[in-house]
Amino acid sequence: MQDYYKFVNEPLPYSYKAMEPYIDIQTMYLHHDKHLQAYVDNLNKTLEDFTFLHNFTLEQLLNNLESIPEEIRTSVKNNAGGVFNHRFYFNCLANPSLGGPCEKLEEAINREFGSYENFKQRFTQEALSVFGSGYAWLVVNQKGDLQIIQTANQETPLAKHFSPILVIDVWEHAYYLKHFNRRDAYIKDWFQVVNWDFVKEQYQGCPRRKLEMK
Ligand code: MN3
Repeated sequence: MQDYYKFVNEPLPYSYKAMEPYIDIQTMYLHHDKHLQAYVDNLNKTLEDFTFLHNFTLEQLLNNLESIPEEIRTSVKNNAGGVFNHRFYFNCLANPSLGGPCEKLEEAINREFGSYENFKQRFTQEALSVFGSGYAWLVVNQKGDLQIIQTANQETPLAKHFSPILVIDVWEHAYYLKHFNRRDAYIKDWFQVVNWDFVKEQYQGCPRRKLEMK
């Protein structure tokens, strides 16, 4: 996958209807082909004349916002953030939901939240209480512990030095066609299609874990 300019909107790793009946085909299509596509296009347009940024990966752009020229900094933050957050969101989905949070991740969830059920409750509460548009994330913080955080609009956890491992998009475009204003019903359905294999990989791959394993 090309991870620098010119950014490409890779096809979903599954069909648009793959998350039925939990997330509907039309939402998946619009979310990927219209919403994410717009972030990709706007990011490319923003970077077009700034050739010295053309070999920056998405994460490098987001991790070095302070060194991005001021006139495009906000646009890079919003659009690179939009691409990063959406790619992460789509990667977190699988139907049927793969496995569960197993082995090391399950231990960490139990250590941090008491049990998987408690984690689910806490995560649901956090996702429900995102005000306006944004995301709820399970991240690894700089101490190496799991933490649930929110980000607003297209801010990313990277900017705050968290390593993301799971995300739910709670912008209304992620659920309004099927769940209307019932974000709680969407969150419940979303839990049915979490790709725990992907989440586990992120957990094992995040820098802090690598340090610990040495
Ligand atoms: Mn979205």
